[in-house]
Amino acid sequence: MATRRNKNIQAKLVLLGDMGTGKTSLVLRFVKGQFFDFQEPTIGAAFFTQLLSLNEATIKFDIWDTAGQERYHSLAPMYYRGAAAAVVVYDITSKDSFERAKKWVQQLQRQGNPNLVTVLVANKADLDSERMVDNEEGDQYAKENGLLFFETSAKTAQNINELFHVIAKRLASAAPAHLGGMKLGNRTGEGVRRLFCCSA
Ligand SMILES: Nc1nc2c(ncn2[C@@H]2O[C@H](COP(=O)(O)OP(=O)(O)OP(=O)(O)O)[C@@H](O)[C@H]2O)c(=O)[nH]1
Ligand SMILES: [Mg+2]
Repeated sequence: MATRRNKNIQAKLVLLGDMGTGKTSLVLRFVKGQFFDFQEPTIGAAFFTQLLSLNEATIKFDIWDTAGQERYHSLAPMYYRGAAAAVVVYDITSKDSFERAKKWVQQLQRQGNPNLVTVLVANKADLDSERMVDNEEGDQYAKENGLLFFETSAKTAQNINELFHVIAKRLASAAPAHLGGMKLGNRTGEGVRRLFCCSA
């Protein structure tokens, strides 16, 4: 009897968003189960990997956690180029960070990968008493722009596993068309060049 082998999918994921919105904290919560009240600002970008197993596939996330500070913005295309998924983060206590997130979404839409799984993340949901952006506002913007939407808290771990699980599901369901080791994505720039690297 033939045994069904699991799909192995390698996917580049990029996090974008204003400084201090919690990008690094979200990744550290997902990858290491840790949270720090005083998280250092990221310089340039940081790289993490994490495996996530589904029934139908194992996803290896190559995660680029970019720096939110303005002076690093020109580097961003290098990190989202060839990405399979993008997580755009804002902080529910900062209207400015929501506006900045919209700009990132527009930039991603302009770069023209229609298959990019894009998620809008409203982080710091634990700070509800300081909330400046309603859940509905984020949800509506996401719907209008074809994005997935999650409210999260890296601090309490609210919705963090769910976020990456849903991304993994989307990537797994998109992958069969690319089985056979077909390489997608652009052959430019830095290290990770494969959208999916599958062995059936
Ligand atoms: N209350 C609360 N604080 C958070 C949460 N996520 C992050 N923080 C705090 O917000 C601050 C900034 O978090 P970072 O993860 O460094 O933010 P970042 O988006 O990576 O920032 P840059 O690297 O500068 O772009 C830190 O002091 C974190 O402890 C959250 O969900 N809730
Ligand atoms: Mg950071």
